[in-house]
Amino acid sequence: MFKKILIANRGEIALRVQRACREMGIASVAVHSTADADAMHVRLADESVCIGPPAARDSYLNIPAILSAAAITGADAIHPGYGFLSENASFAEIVEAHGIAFIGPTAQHITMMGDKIAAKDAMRRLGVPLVPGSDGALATLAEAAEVAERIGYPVLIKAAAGGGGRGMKVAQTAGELAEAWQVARTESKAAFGNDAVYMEKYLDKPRHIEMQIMADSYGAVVHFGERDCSLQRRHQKLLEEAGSPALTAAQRDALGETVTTALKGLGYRNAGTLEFLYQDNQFAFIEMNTRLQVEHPVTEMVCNVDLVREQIRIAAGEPLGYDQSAVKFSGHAIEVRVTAEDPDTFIPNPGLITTFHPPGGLGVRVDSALYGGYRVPPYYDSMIAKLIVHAPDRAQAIARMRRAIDEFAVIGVKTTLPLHRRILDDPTFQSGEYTIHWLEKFVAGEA
Ligand code: MV4
Repeated sequence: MFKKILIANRGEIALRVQRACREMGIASVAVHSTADADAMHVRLADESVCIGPPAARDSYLNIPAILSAAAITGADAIHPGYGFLSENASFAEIVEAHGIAFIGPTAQHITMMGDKIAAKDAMRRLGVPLVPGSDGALATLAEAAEVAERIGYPVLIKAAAGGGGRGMKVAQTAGELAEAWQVARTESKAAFGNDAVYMEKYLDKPRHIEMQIMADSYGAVVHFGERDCSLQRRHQKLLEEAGSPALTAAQRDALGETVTTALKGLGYRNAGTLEFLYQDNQFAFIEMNTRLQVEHPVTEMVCNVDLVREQIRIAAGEPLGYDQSAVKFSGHAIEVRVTAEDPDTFIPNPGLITTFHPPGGLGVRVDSALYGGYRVPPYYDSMIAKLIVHAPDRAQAIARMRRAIDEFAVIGVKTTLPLHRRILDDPTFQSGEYTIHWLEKFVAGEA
């Protein structure tokens, strides 16, 4: 087992990884920018190293500085958290080339899944259902028009290097195709330096459902069920649930069987998430994430598993040590992402936290690096806490989340807690019958 892990991240996820390290008897090294010298992840680590100025590209994305910090502290592994360098294949490769374990998949698998066309090719080969669309990249507008005629409008043009919805354009009719083609390619080139695009049939009312898997280095793969992440605004998730209110246990088992079989065929290792669109009782794979995700706690709560501990064990060469039948699902979990933003305009509102009083009680978990007297810096993501509840069923989880939000006191900055309270109160949310479009309408006052 590792003796010391460097955590190449900040905020709540750095704390989350530290907690697993401490329970496993592993020392942790925090890295931080000059803006984060007073941050909780630095205060609670066994050691810390300043790696640069506030801008992320000079600190949390500064590969030479992070490698130097690992070298001088003698860390034998690096956990990247999410965001920052977590899906940077060359970082994973450089770390391993220095004899340090990267707690995540191989650089080859990160590269493969970073290219959405390569990811879909692999999943097609492995028998995972996809949205009807082009077989690979589209070379010309004429080819795009042919594929669109074959699959039928509306169609979506997507960036091969995409994600987060950038470089994605809908063409409702043949008349809109040329414009969508141009805009998607131009945006892709500008955002990712790559204008490769592909096409899919546009699904007009899907849910976003993702499956959590974990694979060891010896070919064992298990899944930990699904998360419903349909509640997004501008491709930012606001609230996640495990399980999905739309799925039965039998549907989960069937999808789980499909994804574990596929990932065995791929030789994948460590944590991964397969994203699906779900509409008209059909699943269609769209992308795979090769990192621990923000919303992993809802899975941990319903499966009673520490996913970070599993990541660390696997990276250290331990076998998973159990099979799918050992994974039990119990109750329902909901997470809300609390950000330091105006709950009406979503304008970031960094500043001094005068009071921080998190909720507690049965089935309540708060993952946060906040403390009273902390100043939320303006340089990074505005998420300040994840509030997670677990209860025997969805109705009780909703009741628990409403009371936990009411207990939660964050004074000094505006937060999205009041918006979350309104979502939890809404009959459509409570019915569980929502698609990826519902939240945008709700925040616009149209739902
Ligand atoms: C789609 C889609 C409809 N049809 N693909 C958006 C980001 C990217 N990860 C995938 N996305 C979508 N792909 C087809 N064929 C609709 C979306 C989409 C979306 C997906 C998940 C959650 C929220 C979303 C919001 C808008 C569009």
